[in-house]
Amino acid sequence: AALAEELAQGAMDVRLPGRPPSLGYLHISTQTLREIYDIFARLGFHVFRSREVEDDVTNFQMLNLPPDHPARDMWSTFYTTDPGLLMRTHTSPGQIHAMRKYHPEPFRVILPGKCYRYEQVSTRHEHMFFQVEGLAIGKHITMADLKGVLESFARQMFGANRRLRFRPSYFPFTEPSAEADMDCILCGGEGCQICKQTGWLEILGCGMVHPQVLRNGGYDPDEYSGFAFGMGPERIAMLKHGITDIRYFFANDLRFLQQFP
Ligand code: 2NM
Repeated sequence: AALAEELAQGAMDVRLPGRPPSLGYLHISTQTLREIYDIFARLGFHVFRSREVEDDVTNFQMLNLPPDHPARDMWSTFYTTDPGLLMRTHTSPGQIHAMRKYHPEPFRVILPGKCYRYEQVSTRHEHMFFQVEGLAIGKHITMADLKGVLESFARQMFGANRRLRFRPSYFPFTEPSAEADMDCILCGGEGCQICKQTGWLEILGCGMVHPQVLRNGGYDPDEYSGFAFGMGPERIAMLKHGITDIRYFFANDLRFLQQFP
């Protein structure tokens, strides 16, 4: 009788609709990374992944940054308690791993992943952030190839009429080195808030791989050349979506994340 009573009380109307499961979706960083992978896949680039904990030799020395070289100041580093082991400050050590894996073949890869820097956190800097670097090695690769690939990337990512300009710059592992600016997506070059009245937005760094770095990867620089570039996908997403603070990306605040379903 108790059972019958209980069943009658809790009677369920099976015709009612179920509770819909709430669907998840990808984090805005992941969405941006996948857009970047798709664009470079169409240009013939594989994705190459490598470790986040690196040794000093691969993160710095193989990239023309010997101990005590002043250019090391460009990367504030998280060291581990294990001498010579650190959190990679860029994905560039992955380029050394890639060259050593592929040599003597020509190849094209992009290297996405997390990097770590011991810096004052601000609207534009975080301790952990993503990088996507690219590397193309072959027998007749020139700066024209670099410019063509990056212009194609900018147009697929930001719109068919985008223009790029290349400014001379410095990285220890490329020679020559450049920064690529894109005409401002908000004002188209007139000058506005987001381009600080310049009409241009810096989107990435790039250059021709330094002969010594090619040698460190197993390639003979008299026979082979290559280009490399590096970008911050959070910065790309910030420009594309008008996001004003990089800290939103990793704060796990749903009010931010739900704006990018
Ligand atoms: C950048 C800018 C320019 C780069 C070059 C290399 C290597 F290993 F191939 F020499 N790795 N990464 C590179 C060049 C990265 O990031 C802003």
